[in-house]
Parts: sequence; structure tokens; C-alpha cells
Amino acid sequence: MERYERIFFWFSAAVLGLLLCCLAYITLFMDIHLPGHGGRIMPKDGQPLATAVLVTPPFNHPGIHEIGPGRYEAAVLAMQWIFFPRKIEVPAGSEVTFRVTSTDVIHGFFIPGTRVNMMAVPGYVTVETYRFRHPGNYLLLCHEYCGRQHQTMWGEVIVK
Ligand SMILES: [Cu+2]
Repeated sequence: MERYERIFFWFSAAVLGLLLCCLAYITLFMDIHLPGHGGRIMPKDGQPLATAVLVTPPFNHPGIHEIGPGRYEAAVLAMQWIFFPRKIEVPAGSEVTFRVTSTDVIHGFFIPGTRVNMMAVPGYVTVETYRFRHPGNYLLLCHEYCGRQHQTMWGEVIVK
């Protein structure tokens, strides 16, 4: 093997190894991973998708529900151009499982400063669990362009 080939080979292997280590670190130690899939909502024949979403549990009663000590489930609807509910209140230290879907187009569901970062896809339920250890007001943003009033689509997670 030529000298430059050897350098190129080992440099490429080192970059690949470094990236694999980064991936292992964020997965194992920072708990960053792809959001889970919580099922599909299939409209019955002729039914509009929005109707199917609005009658399917838990989205027929969107909001925050306590499912155990310090554990909550938040069913959140994303639609042009609001999150429903817009405000979610939990005590500090709570573990919140977000179940999110959309009634119309693809929206984003992003809470800056946390690892909650997912898509709200019409008819698909996206699931992510996060523990809010520190009190504060966490902004909830749509970070996927979803139409004319996209910039007004926000909400809040209030941790007391
Ligand atoms: Cu948007």
C-alpha cells in the first residue's frame, strides 16, 4: 500500500470510529433516541382523517392525565396553527409521556432545552417520554413549516 493510501485509510477509519463513539455516547449517556411510534389512526370509510383523530382515544380528550405517582401522559393535538392543549402543567420531577398527532398537515413538536424533538404526522401517533427535573416555563414550538401562520404555533410546559 502506498503511504498516502495508508494515511487515507487510517484517517477514514478514525473518523468512522469517532462518529460511532459519539453515537454510542448520545444514545447510552444522554438518552437521545428516535421518538417511539404509538400506532396509527385509520379513518373508517369516507370519514375525514381529522374526524377520525378527534374521536380516537386519547385524542378525544386531549390534555394531561396522571397515570401514576409522578408520571403523566399528555395527549396533544397539533393542528393549523395551534397545539391543543396549549399549556401543560406538571410538578417538577415529573415524567411526562407525550402522545402527539396531527389532524391536518405535518407539524413539529420541539421543546428547546430538552431532548423532546419530534414530528406530529397526520394519523400517526408519536411518543416521547421526558422527565422535567427543573422548575420553569418550557417553550413548545412547531419547528416544521406548516403554513401561513406557522410562526404563531407554540405552547408551554409549565413545571412547578
Ligand atoms: Cu408549524
